[in-house]
Amino acid sequence: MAESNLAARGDALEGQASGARVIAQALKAQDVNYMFGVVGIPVTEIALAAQEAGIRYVGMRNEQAACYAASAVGYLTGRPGVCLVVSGPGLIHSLGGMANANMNCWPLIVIGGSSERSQETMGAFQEFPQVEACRLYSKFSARPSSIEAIPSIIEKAVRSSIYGRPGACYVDIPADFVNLQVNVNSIKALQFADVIVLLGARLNWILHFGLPPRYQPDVKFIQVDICAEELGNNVRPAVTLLGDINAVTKQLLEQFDKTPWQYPPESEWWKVLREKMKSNDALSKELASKKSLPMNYYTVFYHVQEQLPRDCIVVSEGANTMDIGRTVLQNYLPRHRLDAGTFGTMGVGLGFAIAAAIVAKDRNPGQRVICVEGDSAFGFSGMEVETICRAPPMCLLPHSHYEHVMTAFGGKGYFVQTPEELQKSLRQSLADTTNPSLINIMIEPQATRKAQDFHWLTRSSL
Ligand SMILES: Cc1ncc(C[n+]2csc(CCOP(=O)(O)OP(=O)(O)O)c2C)c(N)n1
Ligand SMILES: [Mg+2]
Repeated sequence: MAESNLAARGDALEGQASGARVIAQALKAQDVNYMFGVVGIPVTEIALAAQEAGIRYVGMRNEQAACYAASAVGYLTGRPGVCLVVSGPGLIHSLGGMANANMNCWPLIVIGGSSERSQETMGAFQEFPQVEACRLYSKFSARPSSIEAIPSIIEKAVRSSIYGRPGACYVDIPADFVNLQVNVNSIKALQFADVIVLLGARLNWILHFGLPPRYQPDVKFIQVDICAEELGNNVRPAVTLLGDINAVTKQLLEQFDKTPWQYPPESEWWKVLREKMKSNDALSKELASKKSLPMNYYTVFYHVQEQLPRDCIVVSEGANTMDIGRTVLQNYLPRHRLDAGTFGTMGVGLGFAIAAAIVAKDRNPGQRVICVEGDSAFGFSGMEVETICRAPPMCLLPHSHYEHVMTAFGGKGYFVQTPEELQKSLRQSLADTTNPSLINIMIEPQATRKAQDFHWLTRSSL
């Protein structure tokens, strides 16, 4: 990550020390010098502040690997490494690494961003009971009660991670401690609506909790949901209909057939919507027609959309890739779009695409699945391309050229089949102090351990 003074700027704007800076300085004061992680909302500023404080930050591709790295630093140096993760899915990915560190008795501190305290229980972006979730995997799991309490909690986490039997500790940092302000674009259709019929949709962060300024203060919600507990979340609906939306919409349509009603097409509301659609469309087209290189998202998606079969399944993840993709890449049929969804989990795309391809093959041979990934999102599960290349998808491809993964990123790759090649590649790799190397060694598929006297560890029915 490039050096930046974003965190400092945040402080100046807020007129107070940001939680990000307090965290970074508290870590540094505890002689914590390494941080691994995957940034995003709401922890990016923490990584920047850590860099400013002189902590080495390494951006990884998956939180689980980041957690393994941080715990290895703890084992190797005696001071805990930090794993920095985003709320919800990021934190959940780190649980495997936390459990591993705790079982190994390796010092580790996981710092997880979490949703804003004022949005708690409202269905905030990536909201999850993180402190509770980490309890099983850690020695200590806590959230500071205020920014001022951060240094003492970090001191306690560092101490707990090292003292007695070392292990993993979790510190939860709500987004509002970090200094984040999220700008939300207004959606005119919702903003000026008098009545909104919610068909199974939750009034969570995606729909801005159903609250002003996104909505008129006196908007009436008619909420249809199969889950009684969802009814009345964040706003009091004018009408609630508890039931399966298939059954409820059928009844609604029957009623509309009997007493046809249509929103007046010449109303001001329609006019505003039509204008907004027109200006959105014009803006997208203008961006798509840009000839500059590298291309922008709109240009790319315009060309992709042009060639997509109408019945294809679109899988998508990323930030801009997904958000802009949602507006430009069309799906015309229900259940034909899969993306990171309401929880925003990066790394789901290739797994979704594999599943979609298998289902498509069984049900609708010839149907295409297109997976549009941001480069970061791709990295979370990129190795699944190996799964994708398998047929049948049972065992790993024995002759996979994993060394190309290293050369793809500028390192050295070796494909080794004989002891001589192995010796040579090892010599070259060890002599090369500039480039990382990956030596891909072919092993006899039937090779196994020598016969064991005590075989309880290796017992298998295979
Ligand atoms: C498991 C998980 N970790 C971290 C995040 C935070 N996060 C949100 S979007 C994103 C990266 C998106 O980048 P990319 O896929 O390259 O899409 P682009 O914005 O470039 O289109 C990350 C890391 C997340 N949502 N899920
Ligand atoms: Mg990207």
